[in-house]
Amino acid sequence: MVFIGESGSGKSTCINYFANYFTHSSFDEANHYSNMKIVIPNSICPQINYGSTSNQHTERNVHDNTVSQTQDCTEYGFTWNGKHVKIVDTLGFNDTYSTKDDENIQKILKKVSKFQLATAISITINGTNTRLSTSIKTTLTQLRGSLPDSVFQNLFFIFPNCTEETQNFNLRLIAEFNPSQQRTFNMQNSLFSIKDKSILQNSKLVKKMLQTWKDSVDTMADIMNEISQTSAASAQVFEDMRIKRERLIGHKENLIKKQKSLLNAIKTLDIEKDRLKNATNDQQANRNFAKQTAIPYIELEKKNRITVQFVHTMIQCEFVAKIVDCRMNQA
Ligand SMILES: Nc1nc2c(ncn2[C@@H]2O[C@H](COP(=O)(O)OP(=O)(O)OP(=O)(O)O)[C@@H](O)[C@H]2O)c(=O)[nH]1
Ligand SMILES: [Mg+2]
Repeated sequence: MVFIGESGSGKSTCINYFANYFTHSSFDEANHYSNMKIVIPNSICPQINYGSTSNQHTERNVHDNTVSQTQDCTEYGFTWNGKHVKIVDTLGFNDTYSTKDDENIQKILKKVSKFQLATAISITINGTNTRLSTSIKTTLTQLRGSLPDSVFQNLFFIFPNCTEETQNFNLRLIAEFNPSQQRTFNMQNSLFSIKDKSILQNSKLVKKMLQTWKDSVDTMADIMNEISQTSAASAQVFEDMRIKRERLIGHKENLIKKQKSLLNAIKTLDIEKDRLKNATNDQQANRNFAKQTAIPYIELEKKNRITVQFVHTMIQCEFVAKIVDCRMNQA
């Protein structure tokens, strides 16, 4: 069983519920959580008390429910009706830390492909979602694009946070997955959502909590019953999908690089266009501009001087330099 879905949709909580279902452990009126098995910590039960050390959870900070919790795919092993059951918890789509969805999907596909068979791909969607928000839309699109078509027969839809009559999520929003009614389930897995254990003093509340637990146990029995009638799909298709996606991601990164350099070229071109426009405007505005500059120059002036020398009279020409203003080209 592989749990896939948006971050915070309730995958890890659901797996903790299944851990108790498989081990016949239970929330109870007198001991509350004391007999429950915890494979993935949460704020109310932060210590794990079941599972091998090799299958350690990868929760980020169970006391901060504003961030994505599960950081890597982890498998948990159980026995049910004499069969081995492996449950895989996965990283949530729409991680709050970054847009690492592509990377996360690759990790999920790689993890699932390590198994020979995959029987139930359980898509968890918070059942209180009313509209197709951008994040759930992105998640569904990512899911649609990352699941091999051949495992569509193995899809199960689990809607935590609600019961059948309080579900807001409209099934039409997942019509492209072709969900069958026998494979859609509602669960109110609220046991680990309480803020502190002091409310357990209220016996009326504890009775309510016990009832929701019993309802979830019934639902888990229905889920397992349906899964036991489902033929397993070959997990190899997940590896094929991973390789194809890896190639696509490579192409995508190349395209992004090219697009970035194209955008830079467009930006430079825009800057040059602006400069050209400004230059044209300046030229237009200054077309009648005439600059007057005073430049000193030397003018040679011809002067006649008459000199009497004995009997001879001769005209002697003498040049006298005189400084006056005139234009450069004349100088
Ligand atoms: N009331 C209520 N709270 C729930 C239910 N399922 C999960 N929660 C709470 O929702 C929060 C997120 O649940 P998780 O199980 O950590 O969600 P996740 O899908 O594993 O999240 P990531 O690991 O971040 O991908 C926790 O505080 C849970 O206690 C539910 O059915 N009802
Ligand atoms: Mg989780």
